Amino acid sequence: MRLLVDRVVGRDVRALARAVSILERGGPPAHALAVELYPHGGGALVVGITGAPGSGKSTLVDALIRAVRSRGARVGVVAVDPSSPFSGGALLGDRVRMGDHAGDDGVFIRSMATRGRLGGLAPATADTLTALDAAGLDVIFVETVGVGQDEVDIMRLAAVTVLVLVPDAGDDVQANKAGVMEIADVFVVNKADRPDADRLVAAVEASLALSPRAAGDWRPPVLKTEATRGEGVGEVWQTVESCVAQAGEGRHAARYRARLEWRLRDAVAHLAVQHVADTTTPEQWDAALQQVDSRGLHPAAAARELLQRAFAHASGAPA
Ligand SMILES: Nc1nc2c(ncn2[C@@H]2O[C@H](COP(=O)(O)OP(=O)(O)OP(=O)(O)O)[C@@H](O)[C@H]2O)c(=O)[nH]1
Ligand SMILES: [Mg+2]
Repeated sequence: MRLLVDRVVGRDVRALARAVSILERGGPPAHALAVELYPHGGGALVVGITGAPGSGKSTLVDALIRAVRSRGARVGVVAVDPSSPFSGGALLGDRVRMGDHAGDDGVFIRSMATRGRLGGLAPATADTLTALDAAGLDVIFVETVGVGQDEVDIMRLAAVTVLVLVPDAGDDVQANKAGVMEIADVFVVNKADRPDADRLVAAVEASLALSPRAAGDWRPPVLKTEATRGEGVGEVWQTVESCVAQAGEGRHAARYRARLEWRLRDAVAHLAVQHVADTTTPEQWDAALQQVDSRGLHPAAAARELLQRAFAHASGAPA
């Protein structure tokens, strides 16, 4: 384990791939590894890329990798539950050829198809990002399809979040659906080669003007790209960098703290549930369920009893 950690920290890409596999499988080995890796992270800039299936997230990431690599930075990509099928050696889905980056050990690409995993998708992603961070990658893109609470939680792990929208997706307020409108820092209207791109830009700007975001210290810009040709991608990267540059002005400090809080709360909740599960007999569990069913106890009151019993013995603290 220590050897693996040393190799990851020593920027050995194959060791990193192994570490991520262990983290993905979860359980005690994953936990032990994440604990060892954690002190070595903290340097990476995590950039979230979210948007509807097929909006061009991977194509955009592919172009961004080129922009970032040209400055000599090392890049990681974590694609969470991509909707496009993966095939053979294709790394970001079969629609995007990442062959360009094959053999470039300054680029590490990984997909996580782990929905429904024990312990949750967001914590698993958090630990994967920790591993990439510990391996000294300077920039990490995390690609998620913008639906559901898991994805919103994953986006909380990012210092900057880019929301990718497309014209004629049938709904100008696609963004509003999963609450990503509130957390996106940069809006990208991709497939600008299609008609109606300008109309969508105007619609997003109008909706932003009405949101509390308009009064914040970072007013999210709305940019246009044609990711397949790399058009506008340089501007996206510049905008991400200016967003990060605001760090000194307090915004990122607050967001960073919120991110840490989220991870800590999530860890507390997870450990508490696990410890109750480990220390409660099936009979005790059934009795609690029956009391809730008969309205004899409110679920929260039953939970309090279970927690009190589980933690009554100090020695029973969860590992
Ligand atoms: N016309 C046009 N097509 C694009 C553009 N960007 C991406 N595409 C195409 O859109 C399709 C989907 O692109 P992806 O990058 O795989 O989209 P994605 O958002 O990563 O998709 P999922 O990971 O499956 O959610 C591909 O066929 C791309 O070639 C663009 O700017 N213009
Ligand atoms: Mg994709």
